[in-house]
Amino acid sequence: MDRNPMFCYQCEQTAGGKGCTKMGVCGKTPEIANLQDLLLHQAKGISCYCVDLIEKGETIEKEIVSFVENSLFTTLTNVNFDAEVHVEMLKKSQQIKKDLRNRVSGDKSYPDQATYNLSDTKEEMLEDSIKAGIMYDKDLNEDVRSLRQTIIFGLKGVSAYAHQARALKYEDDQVDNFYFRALEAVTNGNLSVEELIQMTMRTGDMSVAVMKLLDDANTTKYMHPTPHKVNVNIQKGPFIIVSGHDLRDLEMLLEQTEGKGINIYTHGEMLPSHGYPELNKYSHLVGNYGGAWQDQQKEFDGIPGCMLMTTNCLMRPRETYKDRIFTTSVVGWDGVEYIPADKDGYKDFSKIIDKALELGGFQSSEKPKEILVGFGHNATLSHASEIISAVKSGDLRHFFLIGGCDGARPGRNYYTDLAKMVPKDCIILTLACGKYRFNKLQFGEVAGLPRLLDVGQCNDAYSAVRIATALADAFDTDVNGLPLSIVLSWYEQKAVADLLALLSLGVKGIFLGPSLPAFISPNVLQYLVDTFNLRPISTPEEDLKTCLQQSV
Ligand code: SF4
Ligand code: SF3
Repeated sequence: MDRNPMFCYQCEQTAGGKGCTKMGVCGKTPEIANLQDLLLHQAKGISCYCVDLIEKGETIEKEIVSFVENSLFTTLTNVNFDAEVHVEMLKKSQQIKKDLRNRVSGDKSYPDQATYNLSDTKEEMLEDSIKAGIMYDKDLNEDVRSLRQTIIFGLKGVSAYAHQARALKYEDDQVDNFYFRALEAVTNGNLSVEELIQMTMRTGDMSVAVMKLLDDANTTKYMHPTPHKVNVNIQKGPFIIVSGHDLRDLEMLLEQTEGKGINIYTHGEMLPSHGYPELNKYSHLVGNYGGAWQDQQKEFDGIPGCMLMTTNCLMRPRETYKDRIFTTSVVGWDGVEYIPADKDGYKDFSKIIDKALELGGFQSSEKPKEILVGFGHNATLSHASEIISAVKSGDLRHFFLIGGCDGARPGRNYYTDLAKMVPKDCIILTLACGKYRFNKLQFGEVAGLPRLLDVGQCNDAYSAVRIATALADAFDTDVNGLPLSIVLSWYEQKAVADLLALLSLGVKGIFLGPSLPAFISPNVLQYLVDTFNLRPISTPEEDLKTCLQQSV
């Protein structure tokens, strides 16, 4: 075929910092990448029809919302690598489009994303996908392309959070309708750069809304997290390791493994679940296994137990554990066992349970080593008066929020070095999987509080915002007036949603690294620098100095 076999630049590890064109650094093949382009093309087409219907006062069925949400989430980095799943979703998208076409009036002209009809075979779909590629329109203004892609990537992050909330039966109509509005907007050639910037900020608003929704869902269902010690070493016996973000999946597995002699370990972004009273009440939730996502191939290699991947980040499973890793929800890998949900969302985990028992588990226990989690907004703000007086007395100088994704590329030692360099009279708040760079180090205490406070998963950026706004109120200032520095690490698109959320709240001076997104054009970057004082990270020493210049 006379074209680049694929083009994807949605994550931080994209080839050469520009784009994956032959094969994804993540393991995504050109076939999957192109099917994903076409799936998004279809989601945009569906959205064009939905926006019209919404404007006519019609309500879009949640089944369609879920389909578009799943399409966005499926195409997020490290989620789904199964071609058949994509083909099935494409077929469903065509059915949805057909039904919607019958509901809109026939006299309006729609963009190609809407009028395109899916071909019958996978080979033809792959041919068609050329025109769905990000770089297909060579003449497109680079700032327009950059903003369109920023919106789509932010939307992917939003879809992951909304999907998680929906599993707990929480939904927000405003967010649901926004999928359609935003996806329609990125097909609309008449929108100016300014209008696209507005839509980008609106994506940030929706990211705040969906993180709040998920916080409500998690804290209502599992109660507010409280400080809880977690063993990070292994224990004797059969086990299942649960990775990803979805607390409902973990809960169902805990229920089904109770009394069966199986130890459950959290992995990656599942670590904060130990803080939730309704999850840590299960005594067989014994600890946390391993480091961040990029260590999984080495850490899962040949271990005598099972792994369950509930969201992102899945890497190519090695043959040494391909028979014992399971996926669920939108996650998939060709040839890896998938656990489906029934129509009520219930999942039968007996296959993974039987396999874990058959494998026998670890032969002996290691000496326990504990770390502390559970500092969501409720727990942290229960210490608000101590924090405020410590700041006033000068015992507590500055807060650092060092959070975001971890990743495999070099340059991420910056975050470890920075955390280690933070002076002893400062507190570090952390969230998402980037914390694995330093969460097993000893930070001690300041003003009677641990110096390292684990706020939670990436979606708990909302919790960090709640903490910051409450402190800002107490000091009669705004978040930008606090002695607080935010140092973000990004890898995939949830971090894009988090960043847009913070920007939409007017947070300024965020440090972003380890590198800048390839999809941000020079002009868009300049806009972000001028408007939000967004700063690429430099060296830990330099950035620390800049941070500590701020005070109340
Ligand atoms: Fe490349 Fe990242 Fe896209 Fe994978 S998700 S193909 S690594 S840019
Ligand atoms: Fe990590 Fe994937 Fe982003 Fe939820 S699990 S933060 S990288």
